[in-house]
Amino acid sequence: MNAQRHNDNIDMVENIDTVIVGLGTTGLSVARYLSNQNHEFAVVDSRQTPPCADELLSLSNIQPAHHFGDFKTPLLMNAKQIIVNPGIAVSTSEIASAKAAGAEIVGDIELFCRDIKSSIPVIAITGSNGKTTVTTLLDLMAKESGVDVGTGGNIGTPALDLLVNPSKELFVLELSSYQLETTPSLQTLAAVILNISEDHLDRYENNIEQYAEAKALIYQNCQHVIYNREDKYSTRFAKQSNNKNLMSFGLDKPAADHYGLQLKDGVEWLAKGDELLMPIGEVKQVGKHNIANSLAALALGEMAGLKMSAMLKVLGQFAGMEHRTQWVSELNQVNFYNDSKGTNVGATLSALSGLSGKTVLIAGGQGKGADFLPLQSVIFDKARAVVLIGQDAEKISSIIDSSIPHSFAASMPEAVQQAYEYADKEAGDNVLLSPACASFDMYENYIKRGQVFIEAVQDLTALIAKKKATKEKNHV
Ligand code: UMA
Repeated sequence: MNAQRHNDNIDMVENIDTVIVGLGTTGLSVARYLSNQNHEFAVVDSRQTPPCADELLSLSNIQPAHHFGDFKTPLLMNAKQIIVNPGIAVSTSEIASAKAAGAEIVGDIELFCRDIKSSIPVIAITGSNGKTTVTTLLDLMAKESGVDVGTGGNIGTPALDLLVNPSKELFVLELSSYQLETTPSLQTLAAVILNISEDHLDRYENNIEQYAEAKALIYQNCQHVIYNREDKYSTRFAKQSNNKNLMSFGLDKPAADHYGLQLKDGVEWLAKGDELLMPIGEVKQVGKHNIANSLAALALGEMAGLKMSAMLKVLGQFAGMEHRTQWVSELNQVNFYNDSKGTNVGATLSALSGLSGKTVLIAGGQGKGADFLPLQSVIFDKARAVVLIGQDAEKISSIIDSSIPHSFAASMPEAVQQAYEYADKEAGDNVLLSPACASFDMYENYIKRGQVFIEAVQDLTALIAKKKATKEKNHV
């Protein structure tokens, strides 16, 4: 079915109480949910051809009113409830005007919370970095413990799609600041803010406080607050929540009943208070930031009643998410890591400081208005050299100390080649793609950027093997 042929069937309709704004995966899940309940609704999307238009039009039990190309202001102004996609800011003028005219503005997660009426426990996870990793760990830990878990939200599966299976015993939701802003009824068994660093400042008027306040909403109605005692925002919001059930995690020695690291006979252990749980060398994921993610997952899992042995088993087996400090390969003792998901300064800071030894960093892309200065000292301490790509390459170069070699590359293969040349083979350096920027200036998305990096590493490996073979042949 061609969506363009169906871009408007509501020219004459200006009075439908419930309007869905945005027809991506979230909007479609809301449409499915409402149509299953025989609830009348309309859908608008400012794009001419929204990604899920065909799927909407093939919903079997309903012919939904829809309008694509703009937000159809009169329809919004007459609506009683607007269910807004997380990708659309609630401050968008059409939404703000409808709110002023009396419409309730909610997101898909709000409908989810109203539906389950806190009958099934929810674990909620937010943070600038690591939330998909911790969400995935919780999902695996619950399954390993024999719990029927439904996992969704910002991670990709819209929360309402989880309600299709009524037997769930636990929900694990990754929530973005956008989703938290539109979910007043969120009630959780346990919730965490993993960390907060600059991101999405284009949506929050360049104000990190505004972004952080949105994340803080996760602690509003939860039984157990889990927080990162090494992160100032996470700690501040946990304390301000006035919740008595506080449990922290951090990479330092923990107080009783909190998670952290203990040193015994020269070996660092994951620990709860004085109880040693697992040597950190047995955690399969690389990087110190993933040790913090593991501790956060243990704290959340404990609150959900998951088995400690099952949780530790998962930590020993789970190699990490694709495009998140993902080990790619080794070439002449140089280890290549793909952290294409490092789309903000905080992510790159964690990835670079988390790897042991010296690293050649490949960074750059669309900076989203971020300040790169926080990277200066970690680059100074940990980087052998930096190779810069993309739109904001110059901006990043201005914060790099002159003692650290750095250069510019016009493409990913060129960046990989330069990075390999900078790497000290004998010292076993790393080459890390962690851009601190969005990818859209060069690629379709961060996934494509990561794939191009991996291909460039493979091509370089093949080229070096070929050169070696030719050299050996000429010697014979
Ligand atoms: N858009 C318009 N007009 C519209 C609707 C959307 O221009 O009328 C544009 C906006 O720029 C918007 C983009 O399209 O940002 C994506 O909107 P969409 O409706 O196609 O999005 P969904 O497919 O529903 O994806 C959303 C989340 N996207 C965002 O929050 C931007 C997905 O998170 C999430 O996985 C999905 O719902 C399921 O819950 C992605 C994301 O980038 C991974 N999240 C941000 C992040 O992690 O940093 C917050």
